[in-house]
Amino acid sequence: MKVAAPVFEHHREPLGIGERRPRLSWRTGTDRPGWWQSAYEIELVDGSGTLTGGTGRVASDESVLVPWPGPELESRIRVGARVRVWDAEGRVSAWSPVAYAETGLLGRADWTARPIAPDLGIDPGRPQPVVLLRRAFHTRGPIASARLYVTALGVFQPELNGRPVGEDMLAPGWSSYHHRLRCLTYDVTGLLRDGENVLGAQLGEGWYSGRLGFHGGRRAVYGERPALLAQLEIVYADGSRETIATDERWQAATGPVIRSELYDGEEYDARLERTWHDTEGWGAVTELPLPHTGLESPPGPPVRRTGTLRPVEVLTTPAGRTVLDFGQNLVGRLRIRVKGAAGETVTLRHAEVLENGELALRPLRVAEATDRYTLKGAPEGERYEPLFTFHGFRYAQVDGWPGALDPSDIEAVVLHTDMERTGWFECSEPLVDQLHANVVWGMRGNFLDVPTDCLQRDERLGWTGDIAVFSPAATFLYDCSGMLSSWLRDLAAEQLARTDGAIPPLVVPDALPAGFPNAPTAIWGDSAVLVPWALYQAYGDRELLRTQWESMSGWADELERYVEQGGGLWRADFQFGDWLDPAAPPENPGAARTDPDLVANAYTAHTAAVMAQVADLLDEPEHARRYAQLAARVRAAFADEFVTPGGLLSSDAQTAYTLALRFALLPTARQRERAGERLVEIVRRAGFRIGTGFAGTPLICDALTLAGAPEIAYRMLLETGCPSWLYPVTMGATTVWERWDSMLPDGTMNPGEMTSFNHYALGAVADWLHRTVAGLGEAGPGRRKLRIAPVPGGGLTHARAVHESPYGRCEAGWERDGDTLTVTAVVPPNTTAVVELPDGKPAFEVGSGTHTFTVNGFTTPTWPPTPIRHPFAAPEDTSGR
Ligand code: RAM
Repeated sequence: MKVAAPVFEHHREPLGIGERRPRLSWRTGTDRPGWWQSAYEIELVDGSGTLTGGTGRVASDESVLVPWPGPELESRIRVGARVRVWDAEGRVSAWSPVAYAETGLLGRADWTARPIAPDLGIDPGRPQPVVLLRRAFHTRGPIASARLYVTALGVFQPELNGRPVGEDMLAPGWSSYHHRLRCLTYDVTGLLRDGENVLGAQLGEGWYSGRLGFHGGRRAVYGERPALLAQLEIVYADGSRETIATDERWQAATGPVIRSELYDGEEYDARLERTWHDTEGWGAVTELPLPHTGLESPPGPPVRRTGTLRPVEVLTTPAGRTVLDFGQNLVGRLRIRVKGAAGETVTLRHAEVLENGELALRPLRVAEATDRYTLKGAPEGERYEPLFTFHGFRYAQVDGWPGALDPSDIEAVVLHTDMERTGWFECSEPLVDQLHANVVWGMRGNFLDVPTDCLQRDERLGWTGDIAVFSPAATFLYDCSGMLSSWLRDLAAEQLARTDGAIPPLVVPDALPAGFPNAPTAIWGDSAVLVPWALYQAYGDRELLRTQWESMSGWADELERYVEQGGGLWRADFQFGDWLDPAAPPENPGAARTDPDLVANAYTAHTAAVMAQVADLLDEPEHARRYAQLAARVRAAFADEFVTPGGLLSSDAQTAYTLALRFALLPTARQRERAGERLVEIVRRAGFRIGTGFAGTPLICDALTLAGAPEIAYRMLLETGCPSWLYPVTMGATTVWERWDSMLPDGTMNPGEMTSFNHYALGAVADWLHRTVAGLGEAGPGRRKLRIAPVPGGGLTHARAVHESPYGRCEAGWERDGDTLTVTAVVPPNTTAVVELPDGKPAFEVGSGTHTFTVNGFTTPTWPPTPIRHPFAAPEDTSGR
């Protein structure tokens, strides 16, 4: 038995945490099968390692998010914790290593610094230059430790003595600045030196005052003047303290960055560089009052550089341009090494795809996605990477490069929230593996501080509906507990600040352009319930449900009102519905085959049912009863309005049947059976092409599996014609697209106004790959209990999924050899799994350890299933694979 160092809350790097009572989680490694923790003991130590308290032996099998055993923490406190555990036989483990955490500034009164904004006469109506802010000071002796507490209205990069502080990018990220501003903590002990020091920061507009949103967007959504708030606290070896805080003693100047915008890119003139020690040419700053917004420590990780890619090919386009192909659609920017004469300008233009051999710029709409670097003429060459911008791209056009371009002088830097990867999948079909890789890349690019979309165009907004459907897959692939719980705080703050009801905004943080009302709509609104629910399933964090309760129940109560008004059903003029159904015309993505009212009410019944469970968990029996009633009422009205007694649905479409089956909206066995058959018929008639948008896509394979037709789900999964999941893969996609046909089969762009090549919503099918194809699902929150239930099929010979749960490594997979099926499962210590083998026998439970099960005489239905084709229809390739 070996216990790993405990984890504080959801922090991988617990410096500057905001929790006064951080919960602790630990994992035990052991070879003993069926291992169960019977007791634990936690010891706390102070910053110097001296024991300060402990729990003694606590008889409990809890090992995830265990309540804080010490006194409430104050600001700037460093604490350590270690754990030991007892097994079921009463044997005790060794102590785990000590894990340390340190709190940030927890109260407003801790801030003596005041935000400062430069007095440089900058026109706030136009893209602003990046401003340099500095303060020189002298240290007065040997230093024991130093911390920098810092945030900005805008985006910042702190520098101490000319060296960047930390590796965070675009800090403090994008939150609902009117409500919450996240403050970062850095250990800068090693960056200080004897004598004169210069603390500085680069400050850009970012989301705070730069252009945001589509249709031209808006500037200054939060304010016109970016400002920096920084507090350097030095503890000297003699115990004395000194604080260097932003105030009117700081100085400001512009530097080489003429503008740096999220959508349009950065313009950098290296001839304008200055050093922090320059004393000439600095102007004054204005001290501003501490903003009214909450000053918080971040619950999740920052955005960082998470990788680099080299060009795989240098292309010369028909127009004679030089274009680099990085072989992967990614989010980030370029880093270059260049040598040339002062004043020469290199232009880097980014795009996701090529059309007719040139950069396809139309999908970018009015995002310029262009960085410009003007050389200073350094004889040894110069290096450049923009700081406060990012682009969604696979290709980059390089203009004005001095001399011959050596591709090794340019690399792509990948940026996103620095989450820990926790989920993997592979199977015997390479195209499906590529689809899964595309889902992972799509998630990477679109998890850039907020769960967002369309990193290439003038949008990049936290659309709530997208994450509502993608969060089950997301929480499997990466540990997004911290990032998404942070985002949910923004959602709650903005939702609950509304005066017209507790309706979550369509995008969080709310930055919709003028003229786009935040009207209530299913799925997007349901994100208030479905995202915390997915997080609870994945991480077992019940406190999160409590924190979100007001937001969750606020939305559920809204739904109850709509249903009351509609006499049992929510009837609204506006719904996004089954957004981006492939049959919807390019210019009208909401014109889906499934009635938007049907979609809305199906999701309403589901959301209400989830809320009944949440209320139960939180010991709110009154609410639990009310939400269960709401679910029942909507179900009954749904059956009455949208379902025939025989089991057909008023919209005879894939999504309609999917939702009715998956959300248990069909009262009679006869209806359920017929609906399942009908879904199969529709799919066979469609030649196994997908016919679902955002609402149906995540669930159609589940619905087919539930209907006893997994081979039809497999056949859809393996279809390569347009539209299908694999069609983009066959077109060379390396991310999931926004539309099923963002690129048309002839290689041209979809003419619609929204044509992103990097979007996660349609990749939600990965959840089915994990849970059903590989068979790694959950039967209890936090995966305390796994559900190992693989459904082999589709001619695949093996599949496997791996996930790092809060308890440890989980695995499920199978291999097929003729009619012998071997299923393997890894169940982490202190958990169990219910196993449902595809042998028709009852499910059974197993404890932790590695398990192998053999099913002899295993058969699947005849493969491949046949399409239903009209004898007079033109022949079409529906062979799939
Ligand atoms: C587009 C995108 C986004 C979606 C909205 C409704 O901007 O497709 O993902 O949520 O529309």
